Amino acid sequence: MALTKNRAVLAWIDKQIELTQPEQVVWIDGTEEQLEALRVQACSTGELHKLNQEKLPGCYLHRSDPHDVARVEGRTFICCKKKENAGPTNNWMDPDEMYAKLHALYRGSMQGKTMYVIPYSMGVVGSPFAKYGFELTDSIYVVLNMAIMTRVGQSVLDALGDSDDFIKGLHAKADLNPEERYIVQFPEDNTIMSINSGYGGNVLQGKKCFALRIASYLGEQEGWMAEHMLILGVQNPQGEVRYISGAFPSACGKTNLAMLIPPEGYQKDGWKAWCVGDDIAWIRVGEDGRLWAMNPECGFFGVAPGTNADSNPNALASTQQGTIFTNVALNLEDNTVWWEKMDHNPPKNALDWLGNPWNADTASTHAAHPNSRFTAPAKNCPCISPEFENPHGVPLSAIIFGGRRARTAPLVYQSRDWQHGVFVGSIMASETTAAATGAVGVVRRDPMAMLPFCGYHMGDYWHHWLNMGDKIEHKPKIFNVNWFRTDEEGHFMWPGFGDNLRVLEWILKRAFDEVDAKETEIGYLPYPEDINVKDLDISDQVLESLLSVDQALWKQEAANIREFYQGFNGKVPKELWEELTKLEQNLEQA
Ligand code: SAT
Ligand code: MN
Repeated sequence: MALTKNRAVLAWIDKQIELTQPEQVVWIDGTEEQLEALRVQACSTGELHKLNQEKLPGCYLHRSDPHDVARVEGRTFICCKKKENAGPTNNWMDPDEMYAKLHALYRGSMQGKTMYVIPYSMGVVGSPFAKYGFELTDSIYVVLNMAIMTRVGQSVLDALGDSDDFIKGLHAKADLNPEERYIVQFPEDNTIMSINSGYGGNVLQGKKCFALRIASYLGEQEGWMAEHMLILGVQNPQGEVRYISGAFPSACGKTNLAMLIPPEGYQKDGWKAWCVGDDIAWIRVGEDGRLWAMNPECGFFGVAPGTNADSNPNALASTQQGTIFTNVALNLEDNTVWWEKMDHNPPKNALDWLGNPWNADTASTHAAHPNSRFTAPAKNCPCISPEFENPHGVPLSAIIFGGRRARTAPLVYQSRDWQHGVFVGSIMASETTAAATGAVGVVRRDPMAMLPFCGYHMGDYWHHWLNMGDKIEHKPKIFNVNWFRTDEEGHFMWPGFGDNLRVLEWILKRAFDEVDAKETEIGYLPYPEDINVKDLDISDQVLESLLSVDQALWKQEAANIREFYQGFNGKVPKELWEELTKLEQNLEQA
């Protein structure tokens, strides 16, 4: 039975039913009874495996198809009418052509199956930030994951009322054929269609498809921002909480930073860190002229391998109940889960992510897939911010961009102003594994960490960032950090993890004009004595080196940026070219 009388919703769903021809349609009302019945059903078919309920209450394991284990950027499309609006960094196809292609694939694909109608909200239901959508899917796994990652059910329908302002999402597993896998966004139609996948960001449409690709486009139209950013609150000993959002390319410890644990000395002094979000931030200008950020999700879809009691105890704690694990190993000794680096006690009697017998003593393969995941409720997180459910979000004092650079980027620097900060975000980059050898690796640019997630032309996106600056009376300061600088031998020079709070402390002092800084060619750098290294085993020399600018490397960097900008079909804003020229001139004059 339909749970709404909304005509636009019902008419659209009727069309999708006609297309996919499911045997029955089930509306997800968000009740625990219904979700529990679906878990039972999924266990009976092997789609889920129920884990040890004493050790991991409410936790389940899922194994995806072995050829369906990650997002597929090559098969992800932005389908807007004009190709130039998708830009050079997105795959594009004409919407009519893509609809025709997809309709052929979806036709009859749910025969003999159930279509689940998931009404969901990105953001607290009823908040001025929230946006509503539907995902129609033939996968119970998707329903149960969406119920962790987003707010689902009747409350969403009530909040939507008669409005036709909703995102239309259709997902079918079809036959999981990787050759016919499509993840398609139609930003001009508020529509998302994904087919032939059952995993992660391909099918949990609220996350990258809606909250980043569609939302970034809506943000440009409506004057706000959808960013691939964590949101973190830092509480100082005076009890004041200041908020930071941050964008990082993958493999830079973004989740760890989002759930940072202050060093012991800081804890003793009364510092605390609060996680508001680990992946996505929707950001608006508030009536007070500040930027306000909220996390549209309510769960974490985190990478399991490497998560442990040292690297991220808060993430680990988040997975101890109500969590769905995907493609990790099953420890048969006690019916729990295991993944690489979870502890120093790998199981001898286990099934690997493929379901094959696995024994730590003899294994030559990974137990868990490197991209295996946990889907965990955010409310499980021990450091979840008291403001997590605040419908207005939190006010930002600083925005940080990061990357993994062996030599080029110093530990931290501050941009001169908003325009320069946008430049700093646009040149974000990481180097391929060369960090391990101390050499300078191949530079991969990932502006604002949005390369695979921007729903329109990246050049227009940078314009939008610049335009937003004009609307914010009290602009957050913009910084760049690099936790991964290495010495001649390739060793990391900065301890990272909780000690990154030492850098955040400086950043937040700068944001409130509480500390001086040194002006350099690339922006403001800390005076070494302004970074608190109490209890740290770090020499003055190393600290100085972490806070230095290598002229020669930066000249190379500037040349590389020039080349990078040239790939954007003349759409790089003139303000960013100006910033590049300024950087080149500063380096010449130095
Ligand atoms: O699969 S997700 O897109 O949700 C996570 C990721 O790949 O970044
Ligand atoms: Mn992400």
